[in-house]
Amino acid sequence: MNPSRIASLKLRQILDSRGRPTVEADVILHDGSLGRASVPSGASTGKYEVRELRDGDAESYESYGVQSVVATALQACEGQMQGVDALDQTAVDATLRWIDGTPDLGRVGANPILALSLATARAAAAHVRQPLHVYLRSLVPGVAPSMPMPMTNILSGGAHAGGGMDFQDFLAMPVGATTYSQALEWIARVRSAAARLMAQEGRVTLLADEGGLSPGFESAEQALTLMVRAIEAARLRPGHDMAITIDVAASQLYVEEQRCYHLRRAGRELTSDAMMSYVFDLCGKYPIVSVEDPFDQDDWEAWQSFTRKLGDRSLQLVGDDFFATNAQRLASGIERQVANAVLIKVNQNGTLSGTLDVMALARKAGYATVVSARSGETEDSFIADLAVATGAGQIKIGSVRNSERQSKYNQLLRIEEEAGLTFAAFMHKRR
Ligand code: 2PG
Ligand code: MG
Repeated sequence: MNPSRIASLKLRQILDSRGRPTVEADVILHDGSLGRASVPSGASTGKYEVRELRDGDAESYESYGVQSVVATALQACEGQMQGVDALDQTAVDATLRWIDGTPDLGRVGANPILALSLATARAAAAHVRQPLHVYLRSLVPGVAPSMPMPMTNILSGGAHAGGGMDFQDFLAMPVGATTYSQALEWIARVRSAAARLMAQEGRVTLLADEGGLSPGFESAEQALTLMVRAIEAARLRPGHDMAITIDVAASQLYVEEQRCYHLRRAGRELTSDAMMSYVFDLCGKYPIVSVEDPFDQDDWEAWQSFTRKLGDRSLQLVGDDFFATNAQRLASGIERQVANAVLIKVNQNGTLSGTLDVMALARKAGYATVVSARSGETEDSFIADLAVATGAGQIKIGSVRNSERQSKYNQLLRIEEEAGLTFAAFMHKRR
């Protein structure tokens, strides 16, 4: 038997950072190489993502269990996957897609399928005795690897913090840093300064889902002011050393019947046009260099007008729920010249090859790529290696708190030490 072919699979239920069940896969090759991977889970999930399956048994983990999902998936996949060459990731993922047979992977479940896809890549890396990021490079020939620029959650709202603020994420991006380790140190300083400032104001400093702070401000202006103060308190220059990025996660704010965005904390209801002006003005007033999902996933007109309105202005406009790491949606966006960056979440797509295809499409069109974690994570650091190998340029992991986040930040430190790769400069940096 060819030693790089799949001999057996295991799927199990483990817990994620929210204490909810998720799927972990083991893939074992004929030479005994083992690959293990587990999958994340979102809270502000978009409607164009592939389908995560749950058991729905109220008696087990409040219906979030995946015990029967993994049992059924193992039965469906094992026989078909045995004998597939782990070194041929395209064939591995095509087989997984074929077994499921639906576009959204809703029959077997996107969660076990992604776990198997990623675990197989790890098994292949073990087989060729290469670190994962080195092996992954062989799947994207001609692409220059690099250390990604982190954008790091400092303040959380939306679905990650009990709706405490209207906008979901206020993040820090160390655009002036020259190495990844310097970037990380600056971020940690800003994160600590933000907590200190909040404590001084008598605000609670408990952690939101991604390890960020949740001050529960009524307005985005208050949150952005605190961000600027925290950057200054960390002895960094806002905009020069440390810029701000935001994730509005606007699909969560959109009320379809009324065709408007409800900013409940601020007590405002905004039409698409009003939302556009509001976000545009915020970007003028604060050192914001990147905006994610400022409009609903179906509000194409607003996305298109906003992109036009930006003109030459150097602002990164990222589609998360909007593109859903989906090749068709990204292709439509490129064709209609909407946005200029795409968030890359492996579990929105469902397989490693499918994710790499979306990244290739973005690269070709000159769209920036931001590899991203989910709000529910595990200790698996796969996306750190993925961001490096694909030269993604940027990574979004959550805050610099909690081990499910640090496993990725720390893996990047190891790769930096080992590989001596260049640190990706941020392209949309203001001049
Ligand atoms: C997002 C992600 C990560 P979730 O909206 O970008 O912050 O959130 O995983 O809940 O979709
Ligand atoms: Mg988002």
